[in-house]
Amino acid sequence: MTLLRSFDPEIADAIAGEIDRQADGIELIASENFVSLPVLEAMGSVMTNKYAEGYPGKRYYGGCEFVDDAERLARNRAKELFGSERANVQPHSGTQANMAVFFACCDPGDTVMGQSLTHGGHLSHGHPVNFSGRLYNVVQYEVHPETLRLDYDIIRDQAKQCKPKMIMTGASAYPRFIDFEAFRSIADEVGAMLVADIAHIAGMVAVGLHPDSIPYAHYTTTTTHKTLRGPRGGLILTDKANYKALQKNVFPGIQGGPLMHVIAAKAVALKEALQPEFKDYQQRILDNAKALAGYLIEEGFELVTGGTDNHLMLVDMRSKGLTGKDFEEALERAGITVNKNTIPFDPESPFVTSGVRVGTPAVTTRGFGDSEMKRIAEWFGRVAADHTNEDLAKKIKGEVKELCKNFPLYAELEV
Ligand code: DSN
Repeated sequence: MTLLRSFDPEIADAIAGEIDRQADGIELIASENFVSLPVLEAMGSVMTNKYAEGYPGKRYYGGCEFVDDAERLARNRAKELFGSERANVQPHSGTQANMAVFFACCDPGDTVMGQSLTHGGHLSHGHPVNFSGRLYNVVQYEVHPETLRLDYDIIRDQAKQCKPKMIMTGASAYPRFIDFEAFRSIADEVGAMLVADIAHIAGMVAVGLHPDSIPYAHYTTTTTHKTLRGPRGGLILTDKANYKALQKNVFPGIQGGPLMHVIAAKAVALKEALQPEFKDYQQRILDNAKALAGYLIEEGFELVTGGTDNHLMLVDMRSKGLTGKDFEEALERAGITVNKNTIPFDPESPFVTSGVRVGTPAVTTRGFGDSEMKRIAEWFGRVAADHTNEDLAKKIKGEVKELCKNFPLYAELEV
């Protein structure tokens, strides 16, 4: 029996339940992944005990020798992986990373541009309920009404009109490449700072399978837990010229003590990402996404923009007469996890939505390939055809569990 189980069986049960849920089901949430055991070990280490406000070599607490080593390793590996001059590994999350960069680039009340959440952007890119929309004068750009892709001419015209101090690029539900070079030319034309939030695509950017943001953006922000396959957290990359403003806006600007156990785990994940196999892994994510998109189309699903260039796709559930909410819930009963998601120009509310977002990073980590993508698409088709049928959902859940047995996950963990 583990120490946790003997002291706190209720929490041990919750964790054991979550291990089984992850192992027995199919995870298609595009922003989720499964970390390695070394990453888990670093996260569960005694570095959680240490206060280390400040930066390596310049802390407000004694006893920072070893956490300094961990943070330096994380920073150096981030710089090497992305080819950036400077890195800050302290943001607790992607939104914290974005907040630090907003503070570094703008003053409250300044005009900024960001991609609308309902068109694939992110809350922290200027949504009215988020700090970004509350503190700044936000002009949101959208995708083109016909192509449903970013249209750089329209965005340029918008920027010329509103003259933003900062342009935020990047997305959480956009299935196509983002042209950071085009965004930089727009930013230069209007004298704006350019920020690229590559949270979703960081793994692909790191290995050259998605156009790079580092040469073009003044700041690149990311999370570390999506395609990068690290612990939950944030990371910011920049150059020498913009580093000083960044440092003081992360600490003491928006955060106190860094989470040193998470920073140690980021270092481990970044080391994993520097191995040659990581590029193969990213390629397999992309291959799986293309394959799944093709099989879904064969099953009669319609995809926003007709396909994908990256790790995710947006399925327009109107093609099956369902809402995103209906389909998310029906798939969950069948052991498959996705999230309902608005599609561009969605007539439904964000709680209902017309779409679901589907991503392949987590299933690729498990070892799924083309034949598993085909089976997933078939299951999608069967569930969509009879989405309230509880017996069907139960049957598929059994088939899903059977498939998952061939791809064991966290079998080593005992709680
Ligand atoms: N919530 C994340 C996602 O699912 O894309 C973004 O922060």
